[in-house]
Amino acid sequence: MTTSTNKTRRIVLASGNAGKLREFSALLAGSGFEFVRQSDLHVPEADETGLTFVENAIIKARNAAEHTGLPALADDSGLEVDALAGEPGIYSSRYAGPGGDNGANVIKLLAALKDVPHAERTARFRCLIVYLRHAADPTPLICQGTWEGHILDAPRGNGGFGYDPVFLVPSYECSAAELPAKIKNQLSHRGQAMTALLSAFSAARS
Ligand code: ITT
Repeated sequence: MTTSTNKTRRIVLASGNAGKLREFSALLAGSGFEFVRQSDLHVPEADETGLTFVENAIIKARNAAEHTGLPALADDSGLEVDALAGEPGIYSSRYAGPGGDNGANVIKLLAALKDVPHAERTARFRCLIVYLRHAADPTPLICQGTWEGHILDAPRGNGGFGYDPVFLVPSYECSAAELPAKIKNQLSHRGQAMTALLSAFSAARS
């Protein structure tokens, strides 16, 4: 994964989240994209100062494109819980503090929903993916996906990352952390956004 051909497009993945990077690696396999992680190119993490998923995704993609000169792909994503008026939303990774501690985030979420009955524990993951051809690209490609579910009373499963252990996937009656990675990628907010992005590329090339 270090050289480009006429048929491949070398891009930088503007994420420092190991869980996302694992999923992107699978989602981009065979797509014609050859990717490099931003940490491998010593790109510093961007400050996520936006108030929307799309702003933050653009900030991250632009930061990576500026530092590398490569086209960049970024994901801003999060969990919206209806009983919490959409929280933690864009602050999902920082819900329990700036360190991005998945375990602490889950504990805080379960405490906030302690007395909320199952029927009112509806939630969804959202994912915004932004692709910038270069740092000053005035027409970024922007695709999104959502994944509906419920918040469980306690964590289940060891797969995935983030809030997956407490996200009930109704069609499978298990948590997202209990799903095989391949199935999660077929169903998830990130899988949907990535499928849309790859279709947009195919359309642009044909
Ligand atoms: P990068 O900005 O470096 O990509 P990040 O973790 O800070 O990493 P975000 O700001 O987009 O990324 O926050 C996304 C958070 O939302 C993530 O840390 C999880 O807590 C949660 N999240 C997003 N997608 C998820 C998924 O598929 N499964 C579980 N939790 C997810």
